Amino acid sequence: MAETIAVIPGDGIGQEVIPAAIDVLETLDVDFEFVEGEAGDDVLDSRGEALPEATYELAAGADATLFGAAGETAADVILPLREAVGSFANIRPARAYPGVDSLQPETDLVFVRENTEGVYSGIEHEIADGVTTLTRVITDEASRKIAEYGFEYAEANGYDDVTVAHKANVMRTTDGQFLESVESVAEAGGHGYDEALMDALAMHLLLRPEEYGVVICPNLAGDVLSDLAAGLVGGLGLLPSANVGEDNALFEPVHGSAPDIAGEGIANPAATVFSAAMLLEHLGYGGAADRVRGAVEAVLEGGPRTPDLGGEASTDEVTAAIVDRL
Ligand code: GGG
Repeated sequence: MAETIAVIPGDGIGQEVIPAAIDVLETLDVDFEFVEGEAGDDVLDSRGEALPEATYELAAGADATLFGAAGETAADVILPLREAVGSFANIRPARAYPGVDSLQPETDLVFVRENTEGVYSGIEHEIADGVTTLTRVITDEASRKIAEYGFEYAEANGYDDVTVAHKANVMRTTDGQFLESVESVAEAGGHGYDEALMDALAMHLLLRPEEYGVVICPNLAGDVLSDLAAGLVGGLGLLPSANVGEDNALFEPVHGSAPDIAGEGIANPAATVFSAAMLLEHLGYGGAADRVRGAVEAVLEGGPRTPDLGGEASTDEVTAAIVDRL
């Protein structure tokens, strides 16, 4: 029976890169039924809600979801969609590719980002005129879960170095909890790791990324550090991600809706196609995932490239080149 893939392009260049990934998936020998759901800024304007219940249910009930990008309504779209698939971990690989001008060609990092809490808990208030607050939630349960996932991911994927990012010298209670939970998981499982203050880590990643492998992060730190790593390897057009849950998952490029280039047909489809490869892997199609990654890497090395990578090709031309190599 066909597997159902929820497809939610979202805003801006999401509308351009998701069709590219679907083109790629449709050339493979896999039995997927793609069901499109709407979400985002335009849906808020037309329907009064950025994420209709039907789209939430579509993601919750699908075998996997491919999501594009969110714009102004990110908090109302991405966070509930991650919840819909029960995601607790956001996996963001940042790798340098041959042929792509990288600041740091030795970069091979994977950010394992806690995906349910931290400052993304959505508990914000205006308590008086001009005075706002945000509650940062860090629990032992979620911190242990991300630590377990991070250590297992590192072992399964051959990464020797695991670093835990935190700011426990300032956020003593919340990041103190994060660190304590990670430590107890590491001790119980006999896992080695280093810890690093996230601000200093940002600098070290920039100067010596080759000394790092898997980076386990609280939610916001993972978002920020992975974007920094994108800058090391050629930009956000190259970074895919997987939002992993116990028995469901959502895949999306790390980049957002890019309103500056939306509608021009020049968005780099690589991040979304790499995300589709992660989806294939997740559903057990490891061979197809390898083929897709190989095709994208071949195009990055010697094929047409979009302007973010110094080329003049369109999204469609790069997609066609990827499909040709499959
Ligand atoms: N495709 C991911 C996307 O739309 N990113 C924009 C954004 O605001 N992301 C925040 C996050 O990933 O937590």
